[in-house]
Parts: sequence; C-alpha cells; structure tokens
Amino acid sequence: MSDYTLYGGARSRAMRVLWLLEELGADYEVVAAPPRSDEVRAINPTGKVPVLVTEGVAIPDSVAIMTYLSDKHAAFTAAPGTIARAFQDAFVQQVNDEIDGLLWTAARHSFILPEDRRVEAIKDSLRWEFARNQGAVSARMDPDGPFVAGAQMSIADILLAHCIGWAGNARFEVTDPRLAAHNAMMRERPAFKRALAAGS
Ligand SMILES: N[C@@H](CCC(=O)N[C@@H](CS)C(=O)NCC(=O)O)C(=O)O
Repeated sequence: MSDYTLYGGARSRAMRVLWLLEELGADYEVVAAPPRSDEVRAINPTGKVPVLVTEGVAIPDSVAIMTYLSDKHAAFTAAPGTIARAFQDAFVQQVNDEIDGLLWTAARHSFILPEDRRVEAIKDSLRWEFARNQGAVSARMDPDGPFVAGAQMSIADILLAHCIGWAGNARFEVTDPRLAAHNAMMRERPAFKRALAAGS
C-alpha cells in the first residue's frame, strides 16, 4: 500500500498535488476520479477534488494538501514560523484571491452552475481583472528569480504555474512577461511531465 492516495486527475486542481508528489519522489497512487463522483463523495462530502488519503484520513483542498506535504517532507517550502514562510503564505493567498478566484468564477459560469444561473457577461469583467492582477502578482516575486522566492522553489511556484497554465486553457490572456517566463520554465520540469502523465 502506498503512503498517499490522491483523488482527482491532472485536469483538475489535483494536478498541483500530483506535481508536488512527483517533485518529492513520494510513494503515491492516483485515483483519477472526477469531481462529484461517488468515489470522491465517499471521502469528501462536497464532492470536490483533490483529496489526499493518508494515515486513514482524507485531507481536502489543494493548498492545504501541498502545505501538509511540504511541511512533512521539509521540502519545497520555507520553514514554518519564519518570515520567509509568512511571505510564501501571503503569496499563495494572493494567487488564490487574484488568479484562482477569477478562473474559478469563469468556470462556474461556464459549466458548474445550473444553466439558468450562469451569467455570460461576467467573463469580460473577469478577464479585465485578470489583466490587471497579473502585474500585482509578478511584482511580489523575487526580482532575481528564477522562482517566486528566489533561488529555492516552493509550493508557491507550483500553485502559480498551475494557475497560469489554467488561464491559458480558459483563454485568459497571459500578458505579464515574468509570469509567462516562469510558467514556461516550470513546465519544463521533469516532475511536471511525469505528473501530467500519471494523472491523465
Ligand atoms: N479550494 C479548493 C477548490 C477545489 C475545487 O473546487 N475543485 C474542483 C475541481 S478543480 C471541483 O472539485 N469542483 C466540483 C464542484 O465544485 O462541484 C482546492 O484548491 O482544492
């Protein structure tokens, strides 16, 4: 039996966790079950993915899972209780607020909400906000890079690259050169390619 079982496929936010598991070289298996499936609801009543099962419990939420794994393995994170960690956590919250939130709202109004609750016009406003927020996010990255916090890669890099890739798929134009370059660099990582294959 593996140390970790991850529910959710590469076309969902489970990709973030898959990527980290590959970076860590962890012993895991993946159940690429779709959101809201019976398999997922059995371990997470909301039906949302990802969910990580370990030590007999089911942990929901991609950022919570990445934080747990990176702390546990003491890798791809600044140490808890440090200023560097406070900045890392703040960056993660900013990406969730200013990028993930916009993309998720667009997805909800495309295929998640009941059809009579979808508002097509909201997408123009979301695209405008996305264009504006890119600069605010890239301004918080270490100017010398190559990663968000400088020389050391962290889960903030995985979250950011996942969101920027998602934006491209959702036809939200990535105009900020720093975000585009970071995304291109991150996607060249062998662990990213292995994760994509494992969750497809
Ligand atoms: N904040 C959560 C969001 C999880 C989430 O909404 N996942 C989507 C797939 S990427 C889902 O399962 N949606 C199904 C639904 O909302 O019913 C996370 O980062 O894991």
